[in-house]
Amino acid sequence: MAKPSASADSSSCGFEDFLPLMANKLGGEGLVDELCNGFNVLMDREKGVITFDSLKKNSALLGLHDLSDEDLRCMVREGDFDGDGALNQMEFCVLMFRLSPELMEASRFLLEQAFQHELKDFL
Ligand SMILES: [Ca+2]
Repeated sequence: MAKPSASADSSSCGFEDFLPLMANKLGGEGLVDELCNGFNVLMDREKGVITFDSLKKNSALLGLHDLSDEDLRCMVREGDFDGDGALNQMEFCVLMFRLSPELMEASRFLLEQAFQHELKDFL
C-alpha cells in the first residue's frame, strides 16, 4: 500500500503531545535546557545531528515509545530547513517551539530578549 506522498498537516504528528507535559514538569527555563539535552540524547553521536535512524533508536530514552515510523519521519521532515535530511540543534529547537504554542508562549520573552540583543549590533 502506498504511503501518502503529500506532506501531511503537521498537526497530525503525534509527537507534539509530550511537550506540554514536559513544560509542566520542568517550567520554561528548565524546558529550554531540556530541549538541548533532548537533542543530545536523540542525535547520532558520529554525525552530531538527529537523523531518522538516531531518532528511532533513541526516542524511547525520552519516553517516546508510542511514535510510529511515520511520526518520526514527519518530525525530521518538518524541522529540516536546509534539506540535508537531518536535524541540527537549531532545527530541532525551532521545530519543538513551532510544534508547541504553549512552549512558544512561555519562551517568547526569552526570544525577544535574544532578538533585541542581536539587533543592537545592527542599529
Ligand atoms: Ca537539516
